[in-house]
Amino acid sequence: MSIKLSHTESVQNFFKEVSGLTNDQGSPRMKALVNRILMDSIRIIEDMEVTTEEFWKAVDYLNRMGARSEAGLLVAGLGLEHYLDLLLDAKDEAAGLLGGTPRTIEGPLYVAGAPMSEGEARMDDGTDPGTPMYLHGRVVDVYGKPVAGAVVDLWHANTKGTYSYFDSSQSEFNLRRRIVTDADGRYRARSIVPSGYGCPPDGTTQEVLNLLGRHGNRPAHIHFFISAPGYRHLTTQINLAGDEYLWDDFAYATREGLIGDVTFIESEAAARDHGFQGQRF
Ligand code: MBD
Ligand code: FE
Repeated sequence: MSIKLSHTESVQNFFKEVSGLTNDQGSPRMKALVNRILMDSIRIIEDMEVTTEEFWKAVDYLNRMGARSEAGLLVAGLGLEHYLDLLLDAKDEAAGLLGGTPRTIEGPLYVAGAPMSEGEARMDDGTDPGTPMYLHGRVVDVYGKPVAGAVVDLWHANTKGTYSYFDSSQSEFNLRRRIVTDADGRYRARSIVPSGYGCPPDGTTQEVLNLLGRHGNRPAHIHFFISAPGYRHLTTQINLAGDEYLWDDFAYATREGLIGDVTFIESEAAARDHGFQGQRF
């Protein structure tokens, strides 16, 4: 027979003491959040009849996850980061803010401060013998008017699916650039076609995914932050069409409207047909 201790006044009062609700120090917001987390935690322990063994396993998991800095990866894999986007979408819709490129998650692998250039950039350091990729686009407002001087901050993985800074074999800011749009709102990048990301197989996120019977793969993709004075910041991605994980993304980041076709060009004539004659950058 189980005793629903959380429903006794004494336990509830104990947790109010723990979270400091009975003193007048500290942050009221923090106290309210910690109190709620503790209340909900004891509910889970009781309702799910969590054993002490399971409890200490969870504590150990948090220690190991933190030691590997995988908290950001776990919240992506559990769909919590995607949930935040759905919440923002709902708020925008309620406020009548419609149109534009859909947002999607940032993920845990952004690094601020990438090299900045005007109009165009070469993103790869030339050491990865990948397929050259020419990426170009135009930043426009919701009415279709070009936005000059917008900062397009983009980052993506190499042909092994790994990111600079998180893969020590890559050079500083490899495959990470900030490009300022020209008078027509346009930007152009030369890079290499990325491969999809996979969670580290020996990591704590994959450990949970395995226990859920799930893989930890993302389709090949390119991340974007788009910002300009007077406009809201956009976090988005292009996910590459044809990837086997396009609609089976462990982080739920693929969305309708965020799929990019990759056109593989095999000859100089075909390159000219696509307007790629004399690309120098
Ligand atoms: C990634 O490259 C990524 O984009 C996300 C969302 C999660 C893990 C790795
Ligand atoms: Fe990514």
